[in-house]
Order: sequence, then C-alpha cells, then structure tokens
Amino acid sequence: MLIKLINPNTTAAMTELMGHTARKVAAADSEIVLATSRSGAASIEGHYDEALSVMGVIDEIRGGVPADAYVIACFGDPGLLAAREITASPVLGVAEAAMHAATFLATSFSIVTTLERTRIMSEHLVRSYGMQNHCRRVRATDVPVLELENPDSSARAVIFAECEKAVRDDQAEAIVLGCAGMSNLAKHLQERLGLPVVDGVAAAVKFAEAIVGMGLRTSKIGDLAFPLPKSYAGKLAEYAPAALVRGIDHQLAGRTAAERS
Ligand code: 2AL
Repeated sequence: MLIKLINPNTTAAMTELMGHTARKVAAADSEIVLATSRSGAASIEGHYDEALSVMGVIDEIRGGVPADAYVIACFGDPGLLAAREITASPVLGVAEAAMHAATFLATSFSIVTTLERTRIMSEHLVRSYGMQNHCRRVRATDVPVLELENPDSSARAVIFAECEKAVRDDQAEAIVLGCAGMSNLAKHLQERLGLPVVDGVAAAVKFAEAIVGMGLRTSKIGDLAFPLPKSYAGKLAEYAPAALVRGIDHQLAGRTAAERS
C-alpha cells in the first residue's frame, strides 16, 4: 500500500528524518512517499504558522499520486479534518495517533513538546480528542522545532530531563513525544527511561496500515463528506471545492490506490 507522509512545514531535512522513522516501522509491502510542504513556515510553532500550513497539506493530498492513506506529520495535526473531507483515503494526524497508541500501553501519559506556546496548543488537542482522562500533563521544553535538527544542540538532554520530570512528578506511565521532529529520539528515550515512549510518526504509519488493511475508508455521510462545491474568492480561488473535487474523482474515491493502478 502507498502511504504519503506529509510534512506541513517546509524543512526538507525534517521530512527526511521522519521518513527514516516511517520506513523503519512500515511493513515490507508498504511504500512510504515523502512530501515537504511547498508553502508556509519553516517550522510550525503557533496558531498562525499552523493555519497557513493547511494549504500546503491540501496541495499534497490533491496533487501527485493518490495514496491509500495520508499522514500529517506535525504534532498540531494541521488541517486534519479538512484533509479528511477532500479524500476518502484515511488521513492520520501524528498527535491523534500517538495519544491513541499511548492509551493502549498505559492508563496515563504526559506529552513532552517544544515551546511553551505549542504546549498550550497541545492542551487544546488533548481536549478536542477527549484525552483528558489519559493525559496527565503537557510539558514544554522551550526547544525550538528547528533546534531538533541541530546535532550540536542540547535539545536531546533537555527533552530527556523533561521526560524524567514527567515520570517523577506527573506519575506518567508513558511519554508521548510532542513534535514530529522528535521521532528519531523515541527508541533511545524509551531505553533510558524504561517506559513506553510513543512517537506519532511511527504510530500514524502503523495505524494507517491497520485501517487500510481492514478495508476501512473515511465516512462520507456526515461532516467529512466532500466539501460543498462553491466559489472561493481572491487568493484562495484555486482551492474552491469544485476544483478540488475535479482533481480527486469521486468515482475512484471508494477504491484503494492499489486497486486503481
Ligand atoms: C511541530 C511539529 O511537529 N512540526 C513542526 O513544525 N512543529 N510541533 C510542535 N509541537 O512543535
């Protein structure tokens, strides 16, 4: 099956890092196609960055080879529900996938993320995903996203120290890594901490395989139905749903990419 992993930020090195993680966990017959957003912020660390990243995500879903599933690889899950509207192929967000995975492994988890403002954003996600009963606390490290790309930075040590605090002070039984750019740290942290450390990139890829493998597709009878055709004005005219729908072909939407080829 073909899984397209979309990095909603424009930093290609981060896409490669996440692609490495995805390919390590993917089944032998899964093909992981990587896409770096062609518009928007170099890193997503606020509501504004996030809102403006959504068009880049949409572009990657409506353009290129149709995939059996899509992974939105940023911990804010930018545009997740909008993306689910424009395709019937399952779309997974790394935050939602990681939180669900953690609930299978422990009755409580804490999230360790990047900046203080993204901590607050992750708290919103915990509430919108109904994870309040499972998430003990969201912890910020004040490590900027792009600092994760710098091998000389103290980011790893700072993240480890925050995970230790989550175990000691929150009594967290599992850790969820609160940035897709941390995906290469999960194994090392898990070994050092001695508890499950969940990376959303790996979780989303494995859930995508499971959902597609079960023959399941996104429901098109409610709010995730294809967007209503209408005109959009100004700079967003090209995103008008009629144009999107033309690009996606409703007839084919119910079949997998493997079936279509
Ligand atoms: C992220 C992420 O995963 N990628 C990005 O650019 N920003 N999220 C975060 N909490 O820092």
